[in-house]
Amino acid sequence: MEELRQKYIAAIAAAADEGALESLRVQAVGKKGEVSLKMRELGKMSPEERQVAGPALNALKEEINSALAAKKAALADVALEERLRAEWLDVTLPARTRRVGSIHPVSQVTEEVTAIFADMGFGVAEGPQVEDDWHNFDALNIPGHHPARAEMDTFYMARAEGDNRPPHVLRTHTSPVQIRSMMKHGAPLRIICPGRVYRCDYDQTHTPMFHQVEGLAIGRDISMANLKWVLEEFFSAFFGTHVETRFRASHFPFTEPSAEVDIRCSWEGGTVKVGEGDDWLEVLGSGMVHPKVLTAGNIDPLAWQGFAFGIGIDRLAMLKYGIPDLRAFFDSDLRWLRHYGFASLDVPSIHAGISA
Ligand code: 2NL
Repeated sequence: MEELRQKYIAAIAAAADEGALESLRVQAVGKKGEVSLKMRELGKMSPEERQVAGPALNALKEEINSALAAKKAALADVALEERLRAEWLDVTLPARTRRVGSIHPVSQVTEEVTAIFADMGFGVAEGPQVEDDWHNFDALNIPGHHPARAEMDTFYMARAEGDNRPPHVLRTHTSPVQIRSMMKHGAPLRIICPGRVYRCDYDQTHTPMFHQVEGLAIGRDISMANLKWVLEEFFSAFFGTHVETRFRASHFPFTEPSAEVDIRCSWEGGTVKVGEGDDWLEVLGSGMVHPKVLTAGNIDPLAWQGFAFGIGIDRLAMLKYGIPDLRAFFDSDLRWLRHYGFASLDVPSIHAGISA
């Protein structure tokens, strides 16, 4: 018995892992283990012998079991120590950098323009990009035979076969949004309509999709004088410096009279500077809303009048942020986007144009 005891106590102490411990347990105190077999022999012993051997075997079994349990706990401690050492982590290390997206210059400028006009009491209106020809053309005094319909390089949507109604179009300007606003809200009205517009045209200075913001102010006695003030106020806030405007007589079907508006600028070393110099840069079209357009918008032209204007947002962005190539705007080139993009926290305000 003492031999058994020494053998197993030594083997348990030397066991390398839980698997080794388990086979030692089976070998010693399992059903057919050496200690268990010895216990079966108790039956063949005399009562006197049994009285000595019984308790001794029980004590041996208990000793082996507690040696097994103690070794198991010790092995678990060692394993835990090993994991704590191997899985060590420095939580003070800086985090991996993550690529952060940026705000597209067109989005940034749209927000800037919106903030400036909002400060002058203009609301923002939006509408569908797929329009019917009435809202895009007829309501704006551009009848079917009018050359402007052809000039505008319109994208036409397909009708189902056999459907001979005029096709829908991709809006060629945001004016149809203003028609919808007039019909919905009536006069007086003071809104801007920023958004995507489409023309079938692609070269150095034209993309088939571009961005426009149109403005509309209708009241009892709104005049071209109000238009000039609003535009100078806008350009001065947008460029962060006093900007003069120059009105030149022009023609649009939807305004009468009409004016193209230039802003004062200088050309030096191939770059424009807005607000100073002896040159002029054409930036927008405008005029007094044509009576027929007011009528189409359900507004009485004998009681109400107002001005309207249209500006290209993409070109405003190029001018303000010195972006040379229009077509790169819509290439989705990540390097370009990172270079010209804005941080999401660079929130436009009416003062955004005033830089240090
Ligand atoms: C341009 C010309 C212009 C308008 C847009 C307008 C809208 C309504 C009624 C009257 Cl609902 N006019 N919009 C007026 C004049 C010019 O844009 O060359 N923009 C870059």
